[in-house]
Amino acid sequence: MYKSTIPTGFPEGFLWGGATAANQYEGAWNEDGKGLSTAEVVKKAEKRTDMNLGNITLEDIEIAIADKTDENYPKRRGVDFYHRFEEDLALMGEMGAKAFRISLAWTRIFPNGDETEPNEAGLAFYDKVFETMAKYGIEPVVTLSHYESPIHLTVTRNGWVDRATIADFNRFTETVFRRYKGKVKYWLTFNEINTGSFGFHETGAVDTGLSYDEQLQIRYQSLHHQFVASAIATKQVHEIDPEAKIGAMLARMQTYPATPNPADVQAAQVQDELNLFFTDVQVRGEYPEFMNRYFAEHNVKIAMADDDEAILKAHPVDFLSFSYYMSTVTSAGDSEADALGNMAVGGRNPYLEASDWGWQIDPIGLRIALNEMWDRYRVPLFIVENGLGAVDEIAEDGGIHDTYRIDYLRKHIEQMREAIIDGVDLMGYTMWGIIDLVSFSTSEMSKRYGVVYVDQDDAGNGTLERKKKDSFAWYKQVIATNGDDL
Ligand code: BGP
Repeated sequence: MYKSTIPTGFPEGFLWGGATAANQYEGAWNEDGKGLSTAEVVKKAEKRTDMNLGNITLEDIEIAIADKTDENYPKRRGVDFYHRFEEDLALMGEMGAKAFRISLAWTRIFPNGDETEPNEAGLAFYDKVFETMAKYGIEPVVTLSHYESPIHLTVTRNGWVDRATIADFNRFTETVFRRYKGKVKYWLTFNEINTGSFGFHETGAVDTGLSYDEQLQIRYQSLHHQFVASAIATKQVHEIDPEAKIGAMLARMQTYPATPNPADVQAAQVQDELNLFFTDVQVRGEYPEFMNRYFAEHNVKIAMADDDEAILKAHPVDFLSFSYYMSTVTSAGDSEADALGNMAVGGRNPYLEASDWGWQIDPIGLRIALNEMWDRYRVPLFIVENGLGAVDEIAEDGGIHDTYRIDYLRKHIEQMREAIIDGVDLMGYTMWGIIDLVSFSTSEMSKRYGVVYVDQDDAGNGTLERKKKDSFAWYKQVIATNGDDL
């Protein structure tokens, strides 16, 4: 619709804040009845730039279950939010955060995943967290499943590849929607659901030792079950709490062709489609045609129950959230498995600098991503992860002068503002790991994202004391001025 005025900046009520995930943040992996999760059996990466998303065998899992320590499994310790949530939320309050994204550990509430009754201690923990957020006027943004599911479900039925997991998950979602009704307004279903096409860390389904096509069969079947579970969760929350809104969550990989050669442009388009397939299903409520060809070429056959397609169509999400860290480059010569499996690196872009972990920093890519997704879906967008993983040093004066982080965030926020002026409907921005936490892909502590430093090293030594970095005051000012003062 034509309007003679355009926005000049961020809208009123914009949800500024930070994001975390239970498996990297809470610790207390075996307290108060909590069960073991898939994230807590994945060992730390051997090399700094390796991504260990859980290329894991059942034997590795058995060894991990028998191991009652956190030495090889840093996500078991996180940074102790479980015992320090009051202090952390007070810091968020001091910063003026409008929103704080956490995830629920399914294993705190249903330790094995298949119980019929929830663990009250797990539910009570999140009650306290939400009450504390309310005290500071912080809106919770809650991910239902952030890279973890009960390991019991992997051992007994290979996780999400088994349709039975849908019912177990939706018993968990119904329980939490009822319990936290009126306290949580924004829900997200599966974190970075598209990364389920890389396997275990997202689907909880082991597929080591299989051919690539056989792996794809397991992964996309698991993802189909997640789509259905997500649609059922959407139906549940709309019925239980009509005030609540629920969103999909995509790891947006902006993909450029390596050259203007149409063959490269077409290869980049395919990468883009494989990425947006997930939100096509969750926002438009149906499988797009291009996936039929992809599945046929890889011998993937999705088993669907009779009413699955009707459920997907009837319950699309209310908004689309996504993470954005980098862009990648693809050319016609790249093998598909390389392009997909190597998500953090892809081809090099000579116009961009990269982080110490090879993630190519591309603020303008965020503006492009926002415009493309708004154009395709016409639902509100929400950036729920963005940030720079970097090694921070404590200076002689005792401060942490992370000008590189301020620079990264500023440039991305500037592009968000451009996209809003372009006409994009953007609800909020929760930067990743606002309080330092354990890296997902490497399990390192030294890959830090926060504006608050946590005293813990890669081996788990440290006081866990929280300390503000220079970026804390800067971000506080950004929020106070609703993005005017960058
Ligand atoms: C996203 C995940 C987060 C996260 C972040 C940074 O993919 O949703 O859980 O940690 O990326 O990644 P990393 O911790 O591997 O640097």
